[in-house]
Amino acid sequence: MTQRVLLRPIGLSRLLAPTQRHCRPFSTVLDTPVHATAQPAPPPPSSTPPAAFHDAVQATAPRNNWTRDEVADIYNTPLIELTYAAATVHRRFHSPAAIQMCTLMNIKTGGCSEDCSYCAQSSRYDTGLKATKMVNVESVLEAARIAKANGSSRFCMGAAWRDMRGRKTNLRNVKEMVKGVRALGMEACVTLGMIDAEQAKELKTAGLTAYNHNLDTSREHYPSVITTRTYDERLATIKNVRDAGINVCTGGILGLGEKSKDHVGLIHTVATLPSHPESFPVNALVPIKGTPLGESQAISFDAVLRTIATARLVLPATIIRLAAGRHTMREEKQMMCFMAGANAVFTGEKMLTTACNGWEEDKAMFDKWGLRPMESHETLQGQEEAVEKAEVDSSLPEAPGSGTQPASLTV
Ligand code: SAM
Ligand code: DTB
Ligand code: SF4
Repeated sequence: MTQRVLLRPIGLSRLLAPTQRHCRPFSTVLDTPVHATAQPAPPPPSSTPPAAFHDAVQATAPRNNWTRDEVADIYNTPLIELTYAAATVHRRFHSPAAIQMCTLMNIKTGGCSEDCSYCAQSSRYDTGLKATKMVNVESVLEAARIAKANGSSRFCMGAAWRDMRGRKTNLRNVKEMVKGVRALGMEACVTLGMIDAEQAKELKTAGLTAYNHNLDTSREHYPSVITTRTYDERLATIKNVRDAGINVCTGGILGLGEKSKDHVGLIHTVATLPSHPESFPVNALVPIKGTPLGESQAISFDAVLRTIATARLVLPATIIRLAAGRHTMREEKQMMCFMAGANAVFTGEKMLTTACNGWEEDKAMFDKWGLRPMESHETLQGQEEAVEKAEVDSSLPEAPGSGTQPASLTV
């Protein structure tokens, strides 16, 4: 088999005018704030891509022994190279046109005891949100039918709870919702706060496809955002979900006042779990008035793109979900995210309490750009399928324009 080398940094210096040659093709550790205003100073020169970047680009299977420095090296690669590499790996493991469409429903709004400083549903902040009781099973199934009719293959139900302790009746109802959604031929996901091993098994028995429980940010930044439950408690729930045989959906929020090293920390944590999550949501903070983060400055788009591309490179078989905050992005920005490896969205009337891109808007975007809704069997076969695709693709001779690995990058 031919040896493929993605990057030829020497070539770049040939393309530059002599006055520009002090620019180096590879950067950087940008440990500056990730908001729009701060522009980092140019990094010190270097001439070869980091080994980790090279390894990630060659991958035909996920690995979970990344060091944090390796993830940082990848994250800090110049965006033009990083996104191209991510797109290349994306095509090896996934069909680049297929985007999973998931619709959210808030099944229990507000009144939550936790102090998550971004959340509209915490009872500690005056956000103007009215707390409600849990909705009934039939209203959930009606919403799921509408979502399915509009092309969503996955239905995700969220509840404003810290955990499921002492919620036997609630759990019984959630299980009925899960069974009903599965009976419609859709994937069912829930996000109910922390769950123990027994509750995870019950949800598995009901047919639950995936459980969403976000780590939100790096271990170091986490205590500045939430104090009422720990990072390790989050990891324990993720382990309970995994051990029960349910797909894991865990990711984060960008724009919580963190630095780029916290994006690296979050990605490193999920990339070194015993097995990678099947789904990694990337939320951009939707600032909620009345919360401690309600006046936060928007995360810069390049940080969103860098996070998605890095996640694609170190979690090659995972579905990367462009989640909250997408409705603030113009179509072109969304497309850059899809090109860099994002392959799922939330779509429909609403997120949990905030706005969502609607089905019609998404259909128009999909038609314009040649995207298509991912089918359930593509997600349910999940990571194994993606790895098989990568193995087959990397053993095939390259056809010009096949898109798996750009011909100009093969030596
Ligand atoms: N109460 C459960 C929990 O926290 O585990 C489930 C619901 S919670 C709202 C689901 C996730 O939504 C959070 O972990 C967070 O990542 C995301 N989220 C909540 N509010 C957000 C906001 N204002 N902007 C962006 N993401 C947000
Ligand atoms: C995830 O990572 N993002 C979704 C889903 N998982 C449950 C929730 C986003 C919520 C955005 C804020 C709101 O609507 O309240
Ligand atoms: Fe409660 Fe979840 Fe909101 Fe935190 S994110 S306050 S646990 S609903």
